[in-house]
Amino acid sequence: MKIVVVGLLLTDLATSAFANDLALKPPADFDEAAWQAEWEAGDTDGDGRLSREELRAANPRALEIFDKTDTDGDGYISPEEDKAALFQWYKDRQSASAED
Ligand SMILES: [Ca+2]
Ligand SMILES: [Ca+2]
Repeated sequence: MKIVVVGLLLTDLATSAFANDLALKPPADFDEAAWQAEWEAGDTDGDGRLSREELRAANPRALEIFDKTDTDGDGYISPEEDKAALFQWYKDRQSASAED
C-alpha cells in the first residue's frame, strides 16, 4: 500500500503548478523549521502569503527581488514562490562557490 501512496504523491507533484521547478529541490542544508518560523514571522496578517508591505517590514532589501520572486505576478509571494527563490539562491551560491 505504501508504494501506491508514494506513487500518488509523485503524480500530484508532477501535475502541480510547481512542476516547472522540480529541478529546484531543497538543498541538503535547508532548514524547513527555520524557514517556517521566518515565514510566519513575516506573514504578519497570517493570510498565508507575503504582501509587498509585509516583505518591506521584514526585509527592505528583499523588496528588490519581490517582482522576480512573485513568478505568477499576483502581487503576493506564496510559500512555494518563496521556496523556489530560496532554493535558486542556494543553487546559485553553490555553483558560485564551485567556481572558486
Ligand atoms: Ca500576509
Ligand atoms: Ca505570487
